[in-house]
Amino acid sequence: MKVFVDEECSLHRPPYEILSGKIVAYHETPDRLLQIRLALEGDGVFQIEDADRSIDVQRHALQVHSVDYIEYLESAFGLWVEEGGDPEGSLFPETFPNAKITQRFATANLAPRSLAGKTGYYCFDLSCPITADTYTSVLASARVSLSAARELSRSGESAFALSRPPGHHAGTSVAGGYCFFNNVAIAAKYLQQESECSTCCGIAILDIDYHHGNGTQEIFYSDSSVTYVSLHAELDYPYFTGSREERGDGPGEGFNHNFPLPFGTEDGAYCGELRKGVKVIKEFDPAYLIVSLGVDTFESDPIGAFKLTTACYAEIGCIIRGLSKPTLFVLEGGYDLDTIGKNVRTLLEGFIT
Ligand code: Q9C
Ligand code: ZN
Repeated sequence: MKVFVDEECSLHRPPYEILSGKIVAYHETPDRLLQIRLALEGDGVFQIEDADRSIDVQRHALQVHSVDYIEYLESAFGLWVEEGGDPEGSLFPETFPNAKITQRFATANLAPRSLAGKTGYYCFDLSCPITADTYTSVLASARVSLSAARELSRSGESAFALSRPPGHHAGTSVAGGYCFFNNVAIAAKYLQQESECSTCCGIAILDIDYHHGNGTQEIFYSDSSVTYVSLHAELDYPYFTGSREERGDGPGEGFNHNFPLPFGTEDGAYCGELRKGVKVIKEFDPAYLIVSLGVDTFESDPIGAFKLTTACYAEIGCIIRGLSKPTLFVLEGGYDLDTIGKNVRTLLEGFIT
């Protein structure tokens, strides 16, 4: 299996985030990519390939994200430094447009003109600081996803996008949860465009990250050509989305499927729910499958509370293989550096063998 990479994915390196009221070291680090790459390379099972630098990433990102959001991400750090921000520092939001203070007032729902206002408007939490290198890595991460998607559309072969920052929490016009561009959504739109019949090219997105992919759900919520299936922790971050009742709206009704699971979920229960999600996808019969691949479901993950073991990842890979679809795996979460490489490798090997 080909594994796509781009060294620019490792430039974004915020020093800290704020968790439970404490300043802690940022969990979503470049070392995550390094550990996975070390586990995949060396014995010829996986072929590491550089993403194509000639891809016009912004053009493809515009199929998913609003132009004002993209322009904000591109320009925010420079504007902040012009206003006196620390060129070595990180731009954090200070307020958010909570619906309870904005919804009744037309002007309160518009993009604010000030940078501080925009920084809250285009973000929903404190886990997406913007540094000098952030936008370069955001573009690189989507480039990796697009390069791997192109491999599927050209050869029909499954591929792995080894990229960061991750994407599934990023919505049309909002960053959050370490995510800025929704790499999986950008790849899905690309695959549909590249196919002969873009309106009938069904795509299934299977999200097995520990957290609910609120961004991916939002982007495709009214779209019957993309089925979203997510397994995630019921009572954990991002807290406000991911219930079973969220089933899509308008033409997308019935094409969004959430499987919220309790804290402490173990291998057997997880695979049982995964088989239900896979059954939904089998009935949809997509042209392509995209997997939002997070291994923050592992028992020793520092921010997840499931209890999966390494053996379970082999089983997950095998269950996904049962769909027999050209499959694009895109990295999302997974924060235990000592096990992330082995767990990703075990899952991909379960899929290919
Ligand atoms: N108490 C991904 O896995 N903070 N994002 C969580 C938990 C943000 C996770 C706080 C977690 C984002 C891609
Ligand atoms: Zn996650």
